[in-house]
Amino acid sequence: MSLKDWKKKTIVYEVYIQSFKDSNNDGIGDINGLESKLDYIKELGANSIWITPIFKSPLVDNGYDIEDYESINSIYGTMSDFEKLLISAHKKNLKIILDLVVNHTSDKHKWFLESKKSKNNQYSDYYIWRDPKPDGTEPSNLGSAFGGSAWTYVAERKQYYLHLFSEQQPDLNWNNVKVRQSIYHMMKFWLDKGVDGFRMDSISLISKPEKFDNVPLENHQRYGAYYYNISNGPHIHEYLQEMNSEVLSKYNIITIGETPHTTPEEAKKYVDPYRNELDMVFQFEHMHVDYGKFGRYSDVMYKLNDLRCAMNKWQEKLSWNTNYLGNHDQPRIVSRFGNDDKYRIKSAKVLAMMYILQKGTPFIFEGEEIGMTNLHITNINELKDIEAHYNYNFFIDKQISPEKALEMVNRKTRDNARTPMQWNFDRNSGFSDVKPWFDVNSNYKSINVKKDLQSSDSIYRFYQKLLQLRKEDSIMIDGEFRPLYINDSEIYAFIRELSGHKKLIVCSLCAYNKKFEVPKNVGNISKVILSNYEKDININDRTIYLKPYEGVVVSLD
Ligand code: TEU
Ligand code: CA
Repeated sequence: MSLKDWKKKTIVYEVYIQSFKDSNNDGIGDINGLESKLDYIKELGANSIWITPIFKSPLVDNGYDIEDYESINSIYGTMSDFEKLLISAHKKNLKIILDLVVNHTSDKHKWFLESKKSKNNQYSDYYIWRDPKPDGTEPSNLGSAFGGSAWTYVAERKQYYLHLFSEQQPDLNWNNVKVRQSIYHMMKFWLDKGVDGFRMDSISLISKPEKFDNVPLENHQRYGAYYYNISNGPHIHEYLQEMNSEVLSKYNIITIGETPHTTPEEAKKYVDPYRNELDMVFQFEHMHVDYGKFGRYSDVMYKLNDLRCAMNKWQEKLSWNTNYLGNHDQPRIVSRFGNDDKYRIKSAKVLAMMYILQKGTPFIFEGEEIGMTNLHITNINELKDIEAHYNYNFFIDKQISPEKALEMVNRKTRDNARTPMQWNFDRNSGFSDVKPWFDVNSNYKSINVKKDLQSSDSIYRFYQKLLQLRKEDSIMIDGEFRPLYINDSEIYAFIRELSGHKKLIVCSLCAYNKKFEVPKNVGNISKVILSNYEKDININDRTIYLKPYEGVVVSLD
């Protein structure tokens, strides 16, 4: 038994709903806006759309704090807009994947409003409540992902509740069978409408330990990392197997678990088909290659060796991966891993080649296909993300200068990914007629969809070719992944091989010329399949002369 064929052919485009397309000019992207752009996504070559949360929410964490799982947030539209979107998408053979956020709810969810009232009502046990220590302080030193303690005190109950994310995102108690049943019921509600799958937010965190001990402190923090002793908790696989037998197995859907802080060995348990849990997982190891003294927000440039080591490790250990370089929680990929200045176009293309042609399911984040870049902020108040503000204040407390603190936060803030989609040259980049909820990146006149569609060698056009290649050539789906050149600090190379046929992918990630020798035992170059330098390719026998950020795909025999 292995992953079904249609799942292997899945190519996902992630839509950050509030920043994609505003249809009614209130400055916020919405469901009808997305519907108007389905052809754009289809033309690119994706066949599935993952939409970030669209449910009723106070939007403390941009919708990852859900107040009502079964209603649509009115700023994004109505339930009938969503049903219309599903029909239109299905007509175009596009699948719709929803974000399932069930590690926590919003503190405005009716379950929590009841739960916090007393220790003996029907929702009392829906969340993780613990008594204070004898001196009244938090039950443990666990910290929240966005900063501060992971525990907040509620006077009515004389207890603390756990929140791995913001204070407004209390963690659900999965140990309570009523919680699990309520969630399964809600999942069926969406699946019965025809939804094609779920991306499961923070799913590796849902099973909590019985006892919360203090954890070691790292990265100069006052509290312990939020996932410490939490990720892959004691009952995680039991819960997922139960969810699979009660819900997932009854539908022909795709499931992708977001599993921060999970090793390949642990990840295998989630995706082993014989265990009946999930189809695939998002791992984060390659997202940590530029972490430093202060963790994520450190001022560190990644090394290609580290990136390759992390990605190759997962390629070797897991038979099917999710392949991505960016999403709504990460900086823009061309700014982080490429060169968003002189080589923006070339480097955006080579990065796409490098990750899309690895074995697994590609996930493209909106705007990546036109090479959208990070922001350049001059004031912390330009950012909206709670995580950015917490980290900025933390650095100021640590006596780091405001300029340096701003630079560190700017480099990694999640807001880099959250600026509105750059559609055209018009005001607000054609995203909306009015001032958007988040200002458009000021470079939209030189980076936008309209411009890319007008040119035959744009980044968008290159993504089309890559995705086409992935569809046409079964090597790109079923071919084994074989790493090459594993010590080079500028070139990422690998082979895909299927029944004796081989394709070699060579990607240069530097701004100068490099030579690549095809090792003798690997084969001879027989044909050039694709390059981001179009026809200007220099190959002599076994030597490929790579120009800055050049990437090539060749056949070997
Ligand atoms: O992210 C969970 C997660 O894995 C974190 O590591 C997250 O990437 C980190 O906080 C960013 O620095 C998911 C969502 O993708 C994120 O947008 C939500 O804020 C979070 O869960 C809580 O729902
Ligand atoms: Ca709108």
